[in-house]
Amino acid sequence: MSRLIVISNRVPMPEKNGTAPAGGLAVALQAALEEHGGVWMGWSGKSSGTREPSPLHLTERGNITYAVTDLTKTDVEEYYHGFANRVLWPICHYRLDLAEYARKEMAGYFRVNRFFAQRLAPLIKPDDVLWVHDYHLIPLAAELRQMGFKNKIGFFLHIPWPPADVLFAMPVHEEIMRGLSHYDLVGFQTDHDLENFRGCLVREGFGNAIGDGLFTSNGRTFKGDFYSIGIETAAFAEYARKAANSVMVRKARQSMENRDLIIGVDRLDYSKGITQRIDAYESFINRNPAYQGKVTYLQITPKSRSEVPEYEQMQRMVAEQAGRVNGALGAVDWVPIRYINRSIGRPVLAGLYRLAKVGLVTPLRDGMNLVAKEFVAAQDPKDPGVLVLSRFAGAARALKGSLLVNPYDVEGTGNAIARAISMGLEERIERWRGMMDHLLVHDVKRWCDEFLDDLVSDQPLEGPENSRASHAQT
Ligand code: ADQ
Repeated sequence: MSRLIVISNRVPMPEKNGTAPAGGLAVALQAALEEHGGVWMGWSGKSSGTREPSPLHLTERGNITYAVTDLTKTDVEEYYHGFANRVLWPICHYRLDLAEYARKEMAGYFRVNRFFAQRLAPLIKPDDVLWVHDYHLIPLAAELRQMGFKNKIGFFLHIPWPPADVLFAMPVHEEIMRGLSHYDLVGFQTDHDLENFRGCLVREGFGNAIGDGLFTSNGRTFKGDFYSIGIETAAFAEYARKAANSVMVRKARQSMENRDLIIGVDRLDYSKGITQRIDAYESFINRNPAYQGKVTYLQITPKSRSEVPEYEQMQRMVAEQAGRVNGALGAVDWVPIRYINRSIGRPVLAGLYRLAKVGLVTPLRDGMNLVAKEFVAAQDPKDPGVLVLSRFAGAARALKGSLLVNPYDVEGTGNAIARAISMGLEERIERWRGMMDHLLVHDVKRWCDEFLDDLVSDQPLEGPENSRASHAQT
C-alpha cells in the first residue's frame, strides 16, 4: 500500500520521548502509519482565540508527520461543541430530544471541514490513501474531491448510524448523506448500522444498493461495510495480569475488605446509561438484601465535553444520584457506590477490571464500546468475572457470553447483576473463554488491516461517474 494519511478530529501526539500515548485505536493507527509512512492530521484541541486559524503545526517522528492546527473560538463553538456534539452525536445515538439544530453551527461545521481540506491539500501526494475518522469530518472527502483529489478515501464511523426516521429529522441530512457518497469506502461498526445506512440511502431516493456491498449515489459508486473495532487484546490482558500486583490495585483490593467489586467505566455521557445503571444497582440491592454490605459498585467516569450544557447537567445528576443511593442504602461501615470523576491510567484500569466480579456496561446506545472488550480481556482465566452488557452496544453483536440486558429495564438489569454476582465458576469460565477467543482473533490490528485492505483492494472506481466534473456540485 502507498503512504497513509489519517485524519481525525483529535490527534494523539507522540510524547516527548517519542512514544505515543497508549490506547488501542491510537496504537493500531500508529502501527499502520509506521508500516506505510504517512501523516496524521487533525485539530490540536486548542483555540486560537478570535484570530484567524493558525497554519498546520508539523511534528516529525520517524516516518510519521503529525499535523495539527488550532481553530478559532467560533470554529470550536460551531463545529465541535455545536454541530458535531449538539446535533450529530445525539442524532446518531437516537436522541432527537437532545439535538439542538442551528443553521449557524451547521455552516461552521462545513466551514471547518473545508478549512481542514485546504490545510491538508499541500501534504497529499497522488498515490496517498486517506482514512477519515468519525462524525466530525463527514464532509471532508467532498471538499477534497471538489479540489480535484482522486485519491482513495475511506471513512469510518465510530458511533452508531441511526434509522432513516431519526436521521431525517435533522434538517441537513441530505448534505450529510451526500458527503458520505464522496468516499470510496464507508465503514460502520456493525451490520445494524450498515442496514440503517442502506435504509437512509434507498428510502429517500438518495441512491441505490447495487449488490456486493456497493452503493450508487450522487453520481458515484462506493462501498459500504461494517468493521467492528477491537482492542489490543493480548497486550491488555498482559497489563491486567501485571497490574494485579501494582500498588494501586493492591490498595483497592485491601479497601474492598472481602466485598465483591462491581465496576462501571465510562466517559461521562448520556449515551452510556449511567443513571439507569445506578437505578439498576439500587434495584439489585433492594431485591437482594443479602448483598447489603457484601458488594461495592465502583463507577469511574472522567468528565467529558463539559462545555455542552447536557453534559454539565449530567455531571451533577450522576453525582447527586450516587449520593442519594449511598444515603438511602449505606451503613456506617458500607458505602454502596464509589464514584470517581477522573481518568485512570490504562494499566491500573486493567487491574481494576480484573479485580471485579462483575463489569457493568449498559449504554443506551453505543457504536461499539471498548470498555466491554477491555473488561473481558482483563479477566483472570481461572476465575473470570461476568460482563453485564447492553443489547444496544455494538459489542453485543459479538460478546455472546455476556449477560445481555435492556438498560431501559431497570429491574431486568438489576436481576442480571444478581445472576452475574452469583454465577458459578464453571459457567463463568465457559462464557468468558468464548468471548476471549473471539477478541484475540478480532483485535484492533485486524480491524485496521481489514479496513485498509478493503479500501485499497476495492475495484478501482474510475470511470466518468467518479470523475471530478460529475461530483463537484456538492
Ligand atoms: P467512547 O464513547 O469514548 O468511544 P468506548 O468505546 O467505551 O467509548 O471507549 C472509551 C475508552 O476510554 C476505553 O478505552 C476506556 O478504557 C477509556 N476510558 C473510559 N473511562 C476511563 C477512565 N476513567 N480512565 C481512563 N480511561 C477511560 C467511541 C464510541 C464507541 C466506540 C469507540 C471506538 O462512542 O462506541 O467503541 O469510539 O470506536
